Amino acid sequence: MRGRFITLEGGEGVGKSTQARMLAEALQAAGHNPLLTREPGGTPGAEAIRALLLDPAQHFSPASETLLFAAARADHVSQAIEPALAAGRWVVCDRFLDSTRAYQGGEGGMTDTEICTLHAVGSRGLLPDLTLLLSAAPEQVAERLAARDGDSSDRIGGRPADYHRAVASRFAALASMEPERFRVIAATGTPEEVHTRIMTVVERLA
Ligand code: T5A
Repeated sequence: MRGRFITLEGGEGVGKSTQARMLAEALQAAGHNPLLTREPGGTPGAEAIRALLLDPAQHFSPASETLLFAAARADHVSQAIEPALAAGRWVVCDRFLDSTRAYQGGEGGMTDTEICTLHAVGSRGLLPDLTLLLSAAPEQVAERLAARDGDSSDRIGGRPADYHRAVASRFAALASMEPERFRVIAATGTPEEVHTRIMTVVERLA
């Protein structure tokens, strides 16, 4: 039986990696032998593209940035995600297509149709069974990121606050356009409290 594909999405520092790890541990304990992976990245080729994409010294046009994310994803889907799902493993992925729709769409310079067309070509249009959109107040996330990163940020994370506000509204719009696939999770409280909210939703998939 094919495995289930779960993605975690949301803005910078909202707790996706923390929650992806906790979810994978819970799925491991439940016997689903999960693959925990991330984007951009997840395979050697896609990790090499990640290094380019996040390097503050690089300057990409909106189209080349979007093509690089799509190329990294195509490699990740064909070499890691699809084989795991076909083998019956559950896949937990920290960011996926919806990040490209939110970050490179709209003010990012590309239309949603262009991004989804590239996804159809590169990754055969693979969509998650469930997308968890983590949501928290910007001030709270800013405190977490300041505590973790100080003043350092990558090429995309370092973009202005208006850009990140637009990203947050595009994520919210995607969630309301596809209510069957998305669940919005309040990312406030302790990591354990957020994890409990996530497990309530994920248990319905089993
Ligand atoms: N990008 C990515 C695109 O533009 N297009 C795309 O298609 C894709 C796939 C890299 C960048 O690439 C862009 C988006 C990004 O700018 P990334 O590496 O996933 O993507 O970058 P971030 O989202 O910035 O990842 P972070 O690791 O910074 O954020 P997370 O994963 O949301 O947060 P996490 O779990 O690391 O937590 C951040 C801090 O908060 C603490 C953690 O311990 C950590 O220190 N924390 C909490 N503290 C208090 N309470 C809680 N509940 C907490 N949960 C976590």
